[in-house]
Amino acid sequence: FLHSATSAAVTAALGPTLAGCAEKLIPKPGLEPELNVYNWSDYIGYETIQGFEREFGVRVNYDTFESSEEMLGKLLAGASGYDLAVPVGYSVPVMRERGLLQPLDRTRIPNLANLAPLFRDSPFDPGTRNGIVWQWGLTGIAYRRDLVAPPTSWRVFLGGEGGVDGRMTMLDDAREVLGAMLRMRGRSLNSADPAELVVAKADAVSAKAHLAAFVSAAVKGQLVTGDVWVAQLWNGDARQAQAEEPNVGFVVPEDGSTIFSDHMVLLAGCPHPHAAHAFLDYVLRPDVAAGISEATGFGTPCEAALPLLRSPVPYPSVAELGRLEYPMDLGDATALWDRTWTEVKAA
Ligand code: N2P
Repeated sequence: FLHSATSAAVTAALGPTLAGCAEKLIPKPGLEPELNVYNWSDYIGYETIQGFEREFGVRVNYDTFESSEEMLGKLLAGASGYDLAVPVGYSVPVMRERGLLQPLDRTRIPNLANLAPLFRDSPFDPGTRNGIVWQWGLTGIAYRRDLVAPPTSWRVFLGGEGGVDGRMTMLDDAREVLGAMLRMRGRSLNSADPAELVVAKADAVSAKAHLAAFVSAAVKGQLVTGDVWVAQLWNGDARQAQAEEPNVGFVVPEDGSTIFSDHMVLLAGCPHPHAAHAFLDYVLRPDVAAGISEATGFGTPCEAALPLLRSPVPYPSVAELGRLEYPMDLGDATALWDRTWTEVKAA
């Protein structure tokens, strides 16, 4: 299931003779020859992997996923062979409790000192025990400035002001869709109240009638081509679309929304722990961290990278933070949420 991250483009550029050398990486002393990384799609710098392979002599097998559920499902099925994975914050304690994580050897990651204080002691991983914050971001509404007025509320997806039937999408993500519907009604996006979830489900089903689809990664291209005009989306993905089409705008609705941190964690019993530590230290270098955020459009946890970024994602103001919530583990309510989402998808 793993494939090499050595891109075809690089191989082609180097030509057949030099490309052969790519097969003969010599790992730095103490490092395993390979590293298996499992990350969200479109969530890394253009040169991050190649730079690591070249400098450390470690071949990186890089796999991607589109949703937390997909990632967790694969890891819970066992024997994934991955060394590093990137769960959303609330999944870190869940994975720890299920025995999926192992503690970092922090002495092997001196660049932890480059983390912003805010991300050194995340509530999801106090003291950076199991991993590092990879990126942080917000969920909001991306829209085509040249085609529609800026949406102000999640109600746009229920045909509210600015809504355009068939030109709108929401994320293919239970937490985001039901969370937005809960916020729209003034509720917490972490609600475990069955009555509130009944309303959120009815709202999501109403929204579905106005949507082209529930879609995550692929919507960027649809915003660029103009097939989609209004999309629930993560801020970094919106920035990626904006880099191709300057008419893509992004707003955080008045009703409030999600703020999240995704964490790169070390998996229990992973086959290449030394290379994994070297990689975590490498991505916390200011220039490497800047390269990641420049490509993803998301916020960097590496404070030392901020001065290197052309337009760093500003940390939300106190007023904005008041409207934002971190998704938390739903505990016993997880089953109710899963069932509710299945019903929305089937409706
Ligand atoms: C990657 C978006 C991941 C952010 N394209 C969601 N946690």
